[in-house]
Amino acid sequence: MFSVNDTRHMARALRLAARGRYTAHPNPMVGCVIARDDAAVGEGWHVRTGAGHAEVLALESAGDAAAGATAYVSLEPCSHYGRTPPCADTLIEAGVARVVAAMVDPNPKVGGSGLDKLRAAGIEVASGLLEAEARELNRAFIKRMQTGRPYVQLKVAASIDGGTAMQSGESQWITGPEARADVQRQRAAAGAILTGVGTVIADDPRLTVRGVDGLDPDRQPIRAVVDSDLRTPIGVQMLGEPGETRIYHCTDSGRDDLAERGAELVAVDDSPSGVDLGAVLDDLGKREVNLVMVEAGATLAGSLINGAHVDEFVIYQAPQLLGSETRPMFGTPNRMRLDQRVNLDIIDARKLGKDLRIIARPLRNAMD
Ligand code: AOF
Ligand code: ZN
Repeated sequence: MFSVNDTRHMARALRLAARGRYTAHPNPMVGCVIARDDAAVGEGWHVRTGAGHAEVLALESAGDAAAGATAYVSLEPCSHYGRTPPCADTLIEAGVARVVAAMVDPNPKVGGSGLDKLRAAGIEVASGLLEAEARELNRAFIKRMQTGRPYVQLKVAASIDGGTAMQSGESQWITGPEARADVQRQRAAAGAILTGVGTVIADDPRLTVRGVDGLDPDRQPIRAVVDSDLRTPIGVQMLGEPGETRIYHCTDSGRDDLAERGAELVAVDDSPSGVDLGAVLDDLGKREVNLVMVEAGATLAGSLINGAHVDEFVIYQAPQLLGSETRPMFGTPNRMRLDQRVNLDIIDARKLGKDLRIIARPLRNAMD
């Protein structure tokens, strides 16, 4: 059904889509190539929410050459009036002969109706080319569309023997500059950074993206703090940074001082171990966060693992031995039996400077 040229043009559309990694969210990353046989005559990608969709930009760059051509799109063209008019209509008006999509749009507002509209206009339509790659690229958007919750990426920096900090809490810095720069890039792709009040008190982190080229310093991920009893100190640096801070708590006593410094206090249900983390993720989903990066201590990280909330681990390991008197990566208070272990699938492992970065995902069940 698909030719070598089809695959080549779609691969290009996917690479273009990925250029929106830091800016497109909460929208998906989408790329589009307009081509005739082996020659591309136009291309575009979705840069940011509110700006033009990939197809519109690609059609603009193709001009008259779009008539009778094929449009390759990494996501089904939209059929709804959102912040911009439907791309399906624009493709029809431009007179393209064929549309190839990598995948159907998981947004229930679209969900196949874009392809239907094109078909009804007499355009040849195909879907599913490089679909696995397209799903991988937009896995966070897909999860939010399907579950209402963001994709949860849990970051941890540790020594080879698994220590994240000395017992004193001292941890700056275990990993080297290349790994820390990578953390900044990972943060830049996220709609929110989630942490716990313990980390806020101990490290006073700013939780902002710094040093990634070409990004607007005022557009920062939401800082989400799990703080059941509202213990966040009023003077922390995070509250002076651009962007939104949301503090999740389950106490009746107020903290007007935090609200006055611009923090949004969000009351959520409690659970036996404090704030209900599912409710926190629901709230971030409502705020249109596709990807949340967790940068927390062992307790919150362990609770997220125990609640099966983690979709992906990003583990930086430094070539050091810190000994056994260190803080662990993840707090799992109850001793696990071997048959309760969490099995992971290693997606990628690479060296960053002197350190190692492992990306792994939990295998949810025996069928995995
Ligand atoms: C496309 N091409 O480049 C993108 C699409 O609010 P709007 O108008 O920007 O619409 C956002 C929705 O449109 C988004 O949730 C997703 O379903 C789709 N994104 N569709 O045809 C694009 N970015
Ligand atoms: Zn569109």
